[in-house]
Amino acid sequence: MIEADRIVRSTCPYCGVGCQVNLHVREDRIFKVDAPFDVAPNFGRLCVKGRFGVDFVHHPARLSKPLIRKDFGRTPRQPVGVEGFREATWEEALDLAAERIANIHRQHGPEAFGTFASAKVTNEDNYVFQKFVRGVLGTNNIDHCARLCHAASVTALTIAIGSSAMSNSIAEMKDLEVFIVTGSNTSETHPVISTFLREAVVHNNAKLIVVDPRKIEMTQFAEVWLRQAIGTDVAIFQAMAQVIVAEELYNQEFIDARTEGFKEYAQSILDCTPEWAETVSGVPADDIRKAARLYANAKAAAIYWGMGISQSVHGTDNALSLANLALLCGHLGRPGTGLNPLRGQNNVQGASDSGGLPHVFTAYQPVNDDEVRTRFENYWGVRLNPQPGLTVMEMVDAAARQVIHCYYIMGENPLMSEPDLKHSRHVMENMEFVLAQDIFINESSEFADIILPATSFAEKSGTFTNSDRRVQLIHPAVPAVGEARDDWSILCDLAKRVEGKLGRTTSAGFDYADPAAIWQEMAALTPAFQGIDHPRLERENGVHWPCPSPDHPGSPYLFEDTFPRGKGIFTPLVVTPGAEVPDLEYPYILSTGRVLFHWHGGTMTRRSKLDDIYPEPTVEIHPQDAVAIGLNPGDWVKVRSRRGEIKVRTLITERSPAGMVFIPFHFAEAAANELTHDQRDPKAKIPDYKMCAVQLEPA
Ligand SMILES: Nc1nc2c(c(=O)[nH]1)N[C@H]1C(S)=C(S)[C@@H](COP(=O)(O)OP(=O)(O)OC[C@H]3O[C@@H](n4cnc5c(=O)[nH]c(N)nc54)[C@H](O)[C@@H]3O)O[C@H]1N2
Ligand SMILES: Nc1nc2c(c(=O)[nH]1)N[C@H]1C(S)=C(S)[C@@H](COP(=O)(O)OP(=O)(O)OC[C@H]3O[C@@H](n4cnc5c(=O)[nH]c(N)nc54)[C@H](O)[C@@H]3O)O[C@H]1N2
Ligand code: SF4
Ligand SMILES: [Mo]
Repeated sequence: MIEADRIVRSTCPYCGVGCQVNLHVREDRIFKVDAPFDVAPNFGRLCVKGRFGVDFVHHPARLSKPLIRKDFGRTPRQPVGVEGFREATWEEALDLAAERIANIHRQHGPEAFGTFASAKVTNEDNYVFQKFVRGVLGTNNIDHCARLCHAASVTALTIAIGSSAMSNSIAEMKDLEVFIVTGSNTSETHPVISTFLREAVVHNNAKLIVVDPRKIEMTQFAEVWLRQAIGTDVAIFQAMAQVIVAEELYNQEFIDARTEGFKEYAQSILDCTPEWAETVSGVPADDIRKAARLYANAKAAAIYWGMGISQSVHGTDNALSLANLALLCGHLGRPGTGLNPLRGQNNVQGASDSGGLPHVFTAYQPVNDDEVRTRFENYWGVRLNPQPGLTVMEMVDAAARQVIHCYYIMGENPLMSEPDLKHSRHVMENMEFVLAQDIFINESSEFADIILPATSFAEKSGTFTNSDRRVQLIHPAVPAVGEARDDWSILCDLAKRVEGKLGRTTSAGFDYADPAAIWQEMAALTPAFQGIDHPRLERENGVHWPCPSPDHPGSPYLFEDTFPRGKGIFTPLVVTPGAEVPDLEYPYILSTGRVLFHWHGGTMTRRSKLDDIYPEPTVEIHPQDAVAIGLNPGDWVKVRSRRGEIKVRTLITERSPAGMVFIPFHFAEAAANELTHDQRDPKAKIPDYKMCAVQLEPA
């Protein structure tokens, strides 16, 4: 038995469940991770990533010094590994970065900057990032991976009820009565949440309805599994609503008191019978009826969803079809009910909450609201831009049109995560200046002019906000690697230098003693955070926001009496076709997503023991298709779309239906996004990662 020098409480750096962990440290290395049994949200549970996946912290490839590209200033730039960079002092790197930024600012103005906040770093880091972008650069061109993630859910929920956060807490899950899981491979992507959901089924006799084209593990616990053709969700959920209206199973009292638009909506779905939906989706009409009755007749029923709903050219409509169902049955505002988009990254909720979005400051206070903006202007002592900025995908477009000249990428990897990578790469090749800030070199920082080394979650303090809006602390467990510095502190230094180079006589304020002080400033400007500070989080092991005052207990579930927009509103919807449908040349549908052992572009998990378990890129192929293509298990297969080609290993399984293949996007050597297209949902601007047409042939 190794004895720990210290055991440090922290929050898992991977997914939005936000599991609390104990980091066991010996000689400044984490040698074991376990979980406290008495603390929410996980109560002792962890998945393989939290338990065995944090060894990336000690990987030799961690960045330890600022790096400057050897052929600095030459375009078009080529991607280079570490050998393409030289080490520099902080002084030199920050000075050079500030000078380039100031030059571009003078030459092209504030809108020449495209900036990426991060769902991997703390709220405090993100707050300072957006303060730098808004208060110093003067643009609102700030966005992050939430755009590629739950943007459609956010848009839909904002329309339907006026707020986008998950409405119920993880704590309620084990007591559910009826619930729908759709477009969420919960046991692989929110594993600890999936244990509570399964507990509800096994111990509480809850009824689970799974709506997913793939035979994911959750289907084993389902009372009903609707296996729809990919991209046909609106038809299914409209048909469920049609049954509920036709059989008068709706909640009249709730509809009268708390909603508007019911009559028009009911009228709009008259023809959306289960038989009609069967022709669209392939799901037997009677199964749709069964699901509708289960959901509507429950005293309390909740809906959980993920990327299968959101990442679609009609993602907003998909999520609206779920909102319509909840409003119809009044399954909102009580324990065990609700609309719950499961948030993905450890701090994606927080990155949005702390203002890492193009149209809002902290806690969704609009930049174009004069009262709000004036409050921020007065506090920071600078004038702010009222014009909402560009989203991630719009920044790519603006860069292609040479409107954006500089990218600042903190803790993201767009050259693995954006769709149609060829296009994104082209944009990076021609950018005037790229500044990256990360714990590793990744596929994106290979294009950077300067890379600033950041400390990881295990080396700093601050807060992450998990999927149910629980703000939780992290604590430094091990020393920084080399000269790496905390993201917020790098930002403060850079901001002051840029202010200097721009000849500003006053500063927006970048002198903080520590992350706790940053939180204090954020709370002072954000009514919904005012009851939370670091000492309270320490005492209570996390608090759910909104929490307007120190004596407020925090808000584990929302919308008890009213919705933020007042009444909930029904939205009539029409079924629209998928983004790219198969044809003779590209006869298979490709869907992309995740596996349990890996994380996004793999920057972290591929530098951990988890890579030994799942070392190679794979494609899930139905046995029937494998025969047709001539593939045996383990064969390498070429997968080609109109945009690119990759080589992956064949995994023959009935998980994906015939005609559809599934590729995880974790592997740089076979990046799934070489194949995807960049068509987007017109309302939420989210790309469709779940449906493109491909051809397969033995490699
Ligand atoms: N291990 C691991 N866990 C993660 C992550 C990771 O990289 N690795 N990432 C985190 C992040 S940021 C996120 S956003 C979440 C994502 O979590 P999920 O959304 O669960 O992840 P995906 O693998 O994208 O799974 C999408 C699901 O949608 C289904 N699907 C595909 N097409 C359709 C469709 O047309 N309709 C419906 N209804 N379903 C469809 C797929 O079969 C799959 O079950 O995971 C988080 N957790
Ligand atoms: N084909 C396909 N593409 C997808 C998706 C899909 O389902 N299919 N899903 C989309 C979704 S939902 C998401 S959320 C995005 C995710 O896309 P990204 O956010 O771009 O992906 P990550 O790989 O999580 O990038 C996180 C980066 O942060 C770095 N990092 C970790 N900790 C720290 C820190 O403390 N400080 C700093 N500065 N850096 C740190 C990591 O090293 C890594 O480089 O991908 C999207 N792309
Ligand atoms: S469920 Fe999510 S937060 Fe919990 S240990 Fe696994 S990856 Fe970490
Ligand atoms: Mo995500």
